[in-house]
Amino acid sequence: MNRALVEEVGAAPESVLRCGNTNCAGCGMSLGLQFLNQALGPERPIFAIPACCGIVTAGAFPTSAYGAPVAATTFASSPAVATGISTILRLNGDAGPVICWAGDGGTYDIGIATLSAAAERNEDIIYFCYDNEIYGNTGGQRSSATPEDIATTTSPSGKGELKKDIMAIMAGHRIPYAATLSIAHREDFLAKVRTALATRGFRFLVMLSPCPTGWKSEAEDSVDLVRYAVGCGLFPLYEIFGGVRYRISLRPDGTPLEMYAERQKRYRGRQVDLDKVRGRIAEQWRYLDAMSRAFPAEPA
Ligand SMILES: Cc1ncc(C[n+]2csc(CCOP(=O)(O)OP(=O)(O)O)c2C)c(N)n1
Ligand code: SF4
Repeated sequence: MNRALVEEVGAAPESVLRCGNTNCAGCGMSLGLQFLNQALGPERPIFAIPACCGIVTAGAFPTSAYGAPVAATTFASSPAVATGISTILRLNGDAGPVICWAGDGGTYDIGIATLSAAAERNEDIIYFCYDNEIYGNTGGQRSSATPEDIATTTSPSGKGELKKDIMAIMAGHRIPYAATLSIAHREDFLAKVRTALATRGFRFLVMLSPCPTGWKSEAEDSVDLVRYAVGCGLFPLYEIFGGVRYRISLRPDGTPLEMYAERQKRYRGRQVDLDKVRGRIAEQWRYLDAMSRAFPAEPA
């Protein structure tokens, strides 16, 4: 990350993500951690991080690139570990945030049982998923967050199944707060993290997280890619309160889907039919519009 960007996002030495970490250039997760740091202000969280790039980020023991305590958990157990940490903190009168920081593999797939259990118990945790739509750390295998038809190392001719709707799954748990976040929309990102920090109980945040290594994109394009994903409607920005009340943060602005797709080799194969993707986007927006009209969030 260049100096101007470091200053822009406030990466002071005691940021939750310190300089010298091992993340690839252009990793969306790095910027997500910087924005999280800004939203936290002086507050330091305790992290529970499962197997994913986010735990490799820390570097080799006994040093750590994280400027906050981290419990490294097994792939499936970060919400359970966070539950224990949160319970002990609360028993000691400490309301500080406990944050699961996990990739989509640990969220949509391998950790979903403990995620569902902690959400159902409404544990006092913020669960943050950086969704790069693959198992990035182990070579870019497909996950249930990989969109339909996208090429990965285990679906070289295109994944056959649809991307799982994790927001709908979390809404079904009737948790107090869920939101989608964009690293290209900083104010919206910070406002949603602050809403999550001010809410008690289980909170779920998911950000689209470019992975230049796996997406075969250029590192300097990462923020623009998310801007295009939001602008063309592929990655909607919205909040769900109590599992039923919807608020759309930003509507698509007519950005052509091609601007997003053409900058990533994973979209370039013959298997991706952009008209089909546009159809899915339209369907997704019909659903979101219907929900936000039928069940609007109260004004903040
Ligand atoms: C039970 C288990 N299976 C597999 C692994 C190997 N493994 C470590 S990280 C990883 C990929 C994680 O993918 P994701 O959660 O999407 O995060 P990312 O790597 O993309 O940051 C895998 C498969 C493991 N550590 N534990
Ligand atoms: S492989 Fe992808 S998710 Fe992992 S550190 Fe590199 S860019 Fe980030």
